[in-house]
Amino acid sequence: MELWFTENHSSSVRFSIKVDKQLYSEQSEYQRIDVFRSEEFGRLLALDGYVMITQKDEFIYHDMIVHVPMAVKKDVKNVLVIGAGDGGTIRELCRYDSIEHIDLVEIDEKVVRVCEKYFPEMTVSMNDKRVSAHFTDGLRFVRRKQGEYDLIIVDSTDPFGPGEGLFTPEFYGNCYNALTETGILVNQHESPFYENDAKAMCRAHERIKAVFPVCAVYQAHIPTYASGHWLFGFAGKTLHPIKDLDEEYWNSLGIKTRYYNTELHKGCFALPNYVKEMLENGM
Ligand code: AG3
Repeated sequence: MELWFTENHSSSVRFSIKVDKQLYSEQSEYQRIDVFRSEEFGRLLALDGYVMITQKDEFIYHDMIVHVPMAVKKDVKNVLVIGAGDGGTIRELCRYDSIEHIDLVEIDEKVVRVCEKYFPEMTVSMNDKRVSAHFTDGLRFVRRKQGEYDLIIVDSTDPFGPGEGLFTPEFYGNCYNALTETGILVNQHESPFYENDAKAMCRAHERIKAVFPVCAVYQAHIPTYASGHWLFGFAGKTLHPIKDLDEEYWNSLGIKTRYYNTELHKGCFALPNYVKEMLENGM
């Protein structure tokens, strides 16, 4: 008998990964959590049926969501991470000695517990003494914060279900207030290819643009996300993602990465014309 994990990438496109075992399945208070084992991608975590991470390609997403802003702003001390219960973003952040404190705000504690068990290589830094975990709604958490964070990373699910509030104008406004004078917000920004993802991408960009003076979108190739073409948003109060990149500084840190490098940093902000057009004019 063959077992396949299938995700709908659009109403008429499906993406399937052959799996040999379902290791875990549960309906938590917030979402359905599944873990599968596959030959090609290793273990895979799905939330509400959507791939969040696989062992084979998670490094791409986590390199890009963390090292891009960290190479632009050298003095990051205080970080807020929203979502990210799998631990990948925290793992990458903890490689920087300059970081003094990380608030991790994850709505679903179950995701952390499941990842500790099935993805121990991802949760290695969850117990770093600089990390404080808060199991609550990120939207609510950030409302009370003023000028506190040098960097906010929104490592969320898609804009429906538990992640919905993390794509609202109110949330982006609160993030702006929670950041220091030269603070940066980075978020997972959906995909430009299939219509529903592209609509979410446009909506997020429009809302972030209404709040932040510096706004840019950058891309990465992530094989297990819809179309394989995934985007991130960079929003700053003053810092520019390329002009303020300090290559020499970042390279001197000696952080070994499998995807990110400072050449790619400059290139990943160069978007295809159809994506630029959608971001500029909406759809
Ligand atoms: N965050 C989810 C990115 C969006 C995935 N969407 C999808 N497959 N439709 C990933 C969490 C990794 N820390």
